[in-house]
Amino acid sequence: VLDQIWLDAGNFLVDFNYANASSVSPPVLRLAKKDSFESVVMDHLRMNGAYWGLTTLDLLGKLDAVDKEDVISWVMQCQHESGGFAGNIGHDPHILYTLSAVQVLALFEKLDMLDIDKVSNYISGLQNEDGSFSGDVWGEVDTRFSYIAVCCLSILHRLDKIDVDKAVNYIVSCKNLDGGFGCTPGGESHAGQIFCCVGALAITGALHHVDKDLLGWWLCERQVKSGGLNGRPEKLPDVCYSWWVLSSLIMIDRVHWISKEKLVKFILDCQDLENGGISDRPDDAVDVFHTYFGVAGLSLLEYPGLKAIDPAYALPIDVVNRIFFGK
Ligand code: GRG
Ligand code: ZN
Repeated sequence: VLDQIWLDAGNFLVDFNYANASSVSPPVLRLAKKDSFESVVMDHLRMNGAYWGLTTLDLLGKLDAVDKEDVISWVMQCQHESGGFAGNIGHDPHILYTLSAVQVLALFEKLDMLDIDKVSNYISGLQNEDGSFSGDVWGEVDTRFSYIAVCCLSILHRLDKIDVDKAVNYIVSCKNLDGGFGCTPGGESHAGQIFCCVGALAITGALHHVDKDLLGWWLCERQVKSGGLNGRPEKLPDVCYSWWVLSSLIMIDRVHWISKEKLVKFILDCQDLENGGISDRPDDAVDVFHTYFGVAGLSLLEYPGLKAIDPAYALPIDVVNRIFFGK
């Protein structure tokens, strides 16, 4: 069933024209073959793939295309005795997969399947003395893990289990003179890390640590001639930055500094018009990661026919409202 989800999400077309969007039908979901090269090589990342694919389906209003019980049963089998989740059954737990598992359960309104204290103890146990977070028992530290810890504990209503002030201070120590953030103190600014740091600061109510004009300028300079966004200066544009850059711009209220129309066109130009799915840039092979971030980017751009997505939690807004307001 997971191969099916994987491919269902990779193989659809957002096959309507932006200019005439109101007069055409919603995106079409295309089903496809199992056992693709992609589904085999990504085996260890299956939990992330499930989150990307299922969130894409939900944004398209097609979450009922999968068997909810099968997915939930598989997710629960990926939980380790430590409380963390692995990328697939029998693999080692990591904070990266733990957030994806929690997000998938949230999509299906099944957070009550979790032993919340067990999962949140796993995450709080990864906080280090300086406020940073390790990804797992092996100890790699990265602001990606700070975001994941904060996002996941917030979804579980357990932010009180960590030292939030220290977590914020660590993120601030990764801020650079260009206004951006890196993976550790002194690390080069990169749009992916900026999403993580800005997202964690947004969730903890600490966005006052961001110089919004300076960072907004750096982020809007990521838009290149084709309309696509790159992740840092001199790099090629890539559809996934439609998420990392755009969500950050929205969180700091500077999204009007880029051309939305040109970015929509770039994302649509990355579709495989025959078989569905979205690639990193025009004419490359599609994959579920870029399909998700393309659709999520279109959602942030208020593209018609898609559910709205929350830029900090990376979940549909109706799911976030259900978590925090019970509706
Ligand atoms: C819930 C959306 C969500 C995320 C969870 C894992 C994570 C938190 C965030 C990852 C942030 C990140 C570092 C994204 C960047 C991914 C990426 C495209 C890396 C490629 O970097 P390079 O240097 O590519 O290979 P460029 O584009 O710079 O050439
Ligand atoms: Zn990419």
